Amino acid sequence: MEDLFQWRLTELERAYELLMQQKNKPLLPGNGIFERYKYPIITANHTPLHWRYDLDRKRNPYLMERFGINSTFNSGAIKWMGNYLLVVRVEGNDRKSFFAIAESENGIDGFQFWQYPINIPETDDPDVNVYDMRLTLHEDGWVYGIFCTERRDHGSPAGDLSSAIASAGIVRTKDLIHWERLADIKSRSQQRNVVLHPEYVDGKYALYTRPQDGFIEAGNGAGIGWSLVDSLENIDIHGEVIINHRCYHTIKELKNGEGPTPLRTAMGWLHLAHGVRSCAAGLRYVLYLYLTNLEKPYEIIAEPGGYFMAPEGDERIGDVSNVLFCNGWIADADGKVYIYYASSDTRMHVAVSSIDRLLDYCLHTAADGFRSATTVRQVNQLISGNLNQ
Ligand code: M1P
Repeated sequence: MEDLFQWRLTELERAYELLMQQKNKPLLPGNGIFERYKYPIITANHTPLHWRYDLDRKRNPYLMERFGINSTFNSGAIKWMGNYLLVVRVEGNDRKSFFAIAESENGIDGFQFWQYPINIPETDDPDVNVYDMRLTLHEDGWVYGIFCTERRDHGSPAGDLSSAIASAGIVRTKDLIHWERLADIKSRSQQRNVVLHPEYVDGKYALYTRPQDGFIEAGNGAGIGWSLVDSLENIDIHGEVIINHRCYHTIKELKNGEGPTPLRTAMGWLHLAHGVRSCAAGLRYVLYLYLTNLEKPYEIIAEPGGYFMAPEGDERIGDVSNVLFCNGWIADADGKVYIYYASSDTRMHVAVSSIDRLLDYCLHTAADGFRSATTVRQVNQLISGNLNQ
């Protein structure tokens, strides 16, 4: 080949343009609760070529990849100046995650990364890995991002190079460009999946937490917690109350965690969370919904039994297979809801629903009856209702 560099550049640009112009389409008829969309909205291949390749012919005559990107997943979401923005967890081939913003005009395709990833300031105790940011536009006027910061567990036995400590880091911004780092959240247990409630409750900031005994195992951590704090500077969580328990022989037997910032609706706060169970194939992560009281967001009004979304088809396979995870959704003023979920710790997808449909689902789907016989009663009621019409 006469000009390898030029040939590779043309091919890479062509493939990238094709991907960026791919139009998404809903998979119909779906289940009536939401519509999945056919194509993943953000993959590693959506990251700009200038992040991955040195495009200078002299420095990179073979035009080879200089910075590998492994995956793009678990994204926080916010509507910003009329566009749909995701703070994507981008993971390099080196297993380190960082955050980068991808923006779309319609929320279902055409997601373009901003020129540079987000620069998250470090604290005096540098993070080894940061991931899974939840964005909350709080009524105090700031946009907050709470994320997991992971560091090595120096108390682990010699030779153990895997044990880590997860805690919650917090940043705030007014423009999504400049991010101010606040002190990491102090807690008596490991913490991932910490989410800031968007409104004051009893004049305080309210946090959804997820206390865990270990990095992976919930141990005595009983579920999604709730804690009020006076200020978001120097947060010290204590006196957490568990508001959504994990439970034997359900989709959240092993652990659960709050997903995106809850949505205010006329009937209560809509919550999306993930539930995890253990099986012969490993851990299985699915998504579920619950609804809480508007004045008392810690009181559950309704929680349908079982999962709302579980991995399907290609979603089942990836770096950590059999996982759906969601930490971002956007509700438009007309009630349309964009659910941004990741599959198998690898790629981002969108499913679309509406506030009305999600409330209908919450309020008219039977709660978990905890026994096979109750499940049979529920399906029999449906069947006889249909047959006796
Ligand atoms: O690998 C699945 C998920 O595992 C963790 O979630 P949780 O803390 O609920 O177990 C996180 O590492 C998450 O990023 C990941 O998707």
